[in-house]
Amino acid sequence: MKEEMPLLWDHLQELSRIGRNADGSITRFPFTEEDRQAEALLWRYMEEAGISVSRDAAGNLIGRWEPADGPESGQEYDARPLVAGSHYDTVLEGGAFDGCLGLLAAIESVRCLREEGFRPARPVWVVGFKDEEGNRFGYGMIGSRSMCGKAEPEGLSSRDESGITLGDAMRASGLDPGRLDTCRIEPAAMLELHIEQGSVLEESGCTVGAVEGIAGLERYTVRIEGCSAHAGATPMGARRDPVPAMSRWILKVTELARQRENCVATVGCVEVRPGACNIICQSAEFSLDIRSVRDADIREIMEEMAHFEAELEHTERVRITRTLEQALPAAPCDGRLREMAERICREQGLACRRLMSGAGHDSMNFSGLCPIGMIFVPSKDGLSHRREEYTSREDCQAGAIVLREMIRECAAGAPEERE
Ligand code: HGY
Ligand code: MN
Ligand code: MN
Repeated sequence: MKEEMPLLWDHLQELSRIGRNADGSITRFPFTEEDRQAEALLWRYMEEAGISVSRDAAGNLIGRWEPADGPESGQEYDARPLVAGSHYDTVLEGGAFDGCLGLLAAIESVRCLREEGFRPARPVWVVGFKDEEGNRFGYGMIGSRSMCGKAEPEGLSSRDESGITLGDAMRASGLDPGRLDTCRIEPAAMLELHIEQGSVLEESGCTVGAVEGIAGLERYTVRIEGCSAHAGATPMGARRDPVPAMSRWILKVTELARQRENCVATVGCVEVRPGACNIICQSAEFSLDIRSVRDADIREIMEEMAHFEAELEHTERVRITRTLEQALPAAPCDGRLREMAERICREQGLACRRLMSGAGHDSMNFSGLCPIGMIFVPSKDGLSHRREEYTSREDCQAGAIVLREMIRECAAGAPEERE
């Protein structure tokens, strides 16, 4: 089958070579040399697609496609941009499709529409969002948060492993984190193509997912302080060991999440100190990433964990502190944009189904500002955030075509103005 967007796959392969590790995974953290190389490549792709490119104060790459007859045409002109894009940073040892597919597909969609001679009735902005994952500093989505006026100053003081703060890294990259307020936009709609990162589409034999909503999330650092002592000479009853306390904490939150549908809890980072086999630990510090399509689930579980922590402090004679690092409410996707995606899939002969997104995405920050339209394509074996992350060339092409047609329709007039 002749591909309608032949450059998409090649660009995906070329971008994936930046930050590639020996084991085939990709680590491309924000405000690093890899990030700078990726930015330069994307900048070139956007310019070659006929889009004028700039960088905002948060480091987002913005490619603007302005209508030929803009405000000076005297016509009724809605300057609110249609935004389409995704992120281009990766998690630690991640894959080649997460974020990048959506951004490259948006660039190729504009190239196609321009080459066809399509004339948008409103500005179309292709955006490469900065640091969606938050894997380097721990505070994610600084780019899309800033664009939506939702960045929190404390996020700038989050630090990476070498102690560099997000704010310092931005300054070192020629940005001014004091000007994040200048990133704020008034969008007409936000469209994002993304890999599913789960196995719902693959298991249901569908090529496209019309996303109904994006789960909300909260991220915490939990620290349990005990008292280090000799592993052999200290009787069990005399110990203040943070590791059994941590284990009980993790089992409890896991059990509470299991009891609720579309609710997940993950402990992805664990650090114990001092960390020798014959020393009872002094402290245990670990992360919690908890998500649900119902914000109330997260609230109720964390309230129950607060009570459990008081109990643990008493029985295990330890001190527990829990710090909220990040919170994002669940974001519904726009029904009319979802129906538009479903109709386009029917017109294109693509099997499509509705689903929720357990993963977080830049689009969720646009909730409350404008309609959000999100479409997924299948992830092979449901794998993501690892080198095996893969989506077939055909499915990438199919998702990009649906995105292109959504951009065409939305650029012809904002979704909320469409009857
Ligand atoms: O963590 C997430 O859901 C996304 O990949 N940042
Ligand atoms: Mn991701
Ligand atoms: Mn992503």
